[in-house]
Amino acid sequence: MMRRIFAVLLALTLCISLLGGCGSQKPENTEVPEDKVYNIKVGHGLPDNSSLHKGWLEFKNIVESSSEGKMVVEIFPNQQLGGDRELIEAVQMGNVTMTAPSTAPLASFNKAFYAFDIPFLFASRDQAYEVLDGSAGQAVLDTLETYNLTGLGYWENGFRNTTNSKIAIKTPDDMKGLKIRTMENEIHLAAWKMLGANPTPMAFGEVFTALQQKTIDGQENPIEVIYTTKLFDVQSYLSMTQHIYSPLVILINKDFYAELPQEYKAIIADAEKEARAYQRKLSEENEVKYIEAMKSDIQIVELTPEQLKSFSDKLVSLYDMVKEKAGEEVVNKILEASGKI
Ligand code: TK8
Repeated sequence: MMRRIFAVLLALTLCISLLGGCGSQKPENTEVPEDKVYNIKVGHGLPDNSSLHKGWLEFKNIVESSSEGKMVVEIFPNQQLGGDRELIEAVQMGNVTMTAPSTAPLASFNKAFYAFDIPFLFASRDQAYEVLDGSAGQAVLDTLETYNLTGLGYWENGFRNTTNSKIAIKTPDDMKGLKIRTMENEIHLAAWKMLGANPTPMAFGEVFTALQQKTIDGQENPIEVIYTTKLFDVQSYLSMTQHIYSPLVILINKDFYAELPQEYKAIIADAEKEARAYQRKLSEENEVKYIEAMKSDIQIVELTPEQLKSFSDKLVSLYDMVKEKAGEEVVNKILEASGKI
């Protein structure tokens, strides 16, 4: 009889401990320690005159004022703490608290982000914001949790355009053999091969010197990146291909965020949303301003709808490749949300 009672008690204990252990969220931390200051270290890859940096300054002001100095934000711009890949790893490890990489390098850590490498996915900023800020964009952010990362939202890198030092690119035929730097992302590499170029994946921090030394002929980036990092100074042509909308993902170390007092988590989440709207607006304004500012230094090549279509026609088979890499469900959600299916 005693053996049976013991067995029942053991089973009960096991069951409670298993239920309590598996999948249970850490209890929310509602304590706000009076004497503790939380330091938030932010690293990013663009100069301090970029809307990305200004967005982080806005985030810093909101967080520090809302927490009455109990959270302090220190920002390291311009690749001081490394490029996108190094910064993603640093946030995963907790050596850096937050960063904002382009989705393309993040895809090699978490393949769901390949979904944003579909060329000509978004027809406008408004459509991009609607999809990214909606359930489809959130579903991709949610996949970060298993990588010790929390994705808070998407800011703007912008629509990517193509620069080079050799030819006024108007159609893929003009790309033949051009040595084009791509982000470190297999879909981007495949896309530029399909267009007839000779693509080279390279960390962003090496691009200016490679263009200056002519080890590569060209690269592709949003207007603000081309201007603020002075890439236009070492290029002759800027073709407005607008071939991909590039989001930036606001990443925070998962453990750091999860262990914050609930009140401070809410401050960070609200500050990210406010800074997101500010950064996106500034990014759009800067695009207009910087095109005007570059006009006398680089030949800006506008493409007709037919010329743009010659690019998208060449890249149709990329959809299947993206589905294979990112997963059909995630990609179909994004395609549906952007009206592509
Ligand atoms: C800057 C990068 C850059 C990206 C690239 O950290 O690598 O071409 O577009 O803006 O995120």
